[in-house]
Amino acid sequence: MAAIALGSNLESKFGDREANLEEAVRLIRPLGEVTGVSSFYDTEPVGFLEQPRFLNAALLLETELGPVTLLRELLVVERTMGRERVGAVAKGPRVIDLDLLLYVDAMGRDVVMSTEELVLPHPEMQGRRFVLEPLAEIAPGMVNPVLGLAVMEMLHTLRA
Ligand code: PH2
Ligand code: MG
Ligand code: MG
Repeated sequence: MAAIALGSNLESKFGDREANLEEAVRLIRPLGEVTGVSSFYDTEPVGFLEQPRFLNAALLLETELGPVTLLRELLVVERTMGRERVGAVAKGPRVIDLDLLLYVDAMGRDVVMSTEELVLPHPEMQGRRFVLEPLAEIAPGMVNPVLGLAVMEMLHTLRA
């Protein structure tokens, strides 16, 4: 089971931000079984402020793919949708951003790993309301194994 964050703050050939999130969900479906999709949240840009507002969401995917293979497939979806990384501003505007947040393997073990390609759990998820609010809607009890905190708890910690 994987938890994935979605974000968009640009229009594309698919349409507006909402159309982009919907297209991303459609392209993720063949990677496994989508067991939850949150509402879409209109959010203030965080980090790099001089950019349009985002639409953010979270998704739960039951998948046979391992975490690295899944990450690569998510990057393929981003590229398929026209995400341009070369020459783009880091944390800047994007048609679609798909971030792998948490991954629980087939034995129910929470995956913790850190390579150049992939860090799990996502090292910034606990600080991002635009990630935690949507995820809390569909997986409030899912645990960040490094922090030992459930999604709801991370969200409450952020509120404090
Ligand atoms: N993504 C970023 C940087 N800032 N702000 C919001 N509100 N939503 C995002 O998805 C987002 C962001 C880099 O990935
Ligand atoms: Mg991101
Ligand atoms: Mg990303």
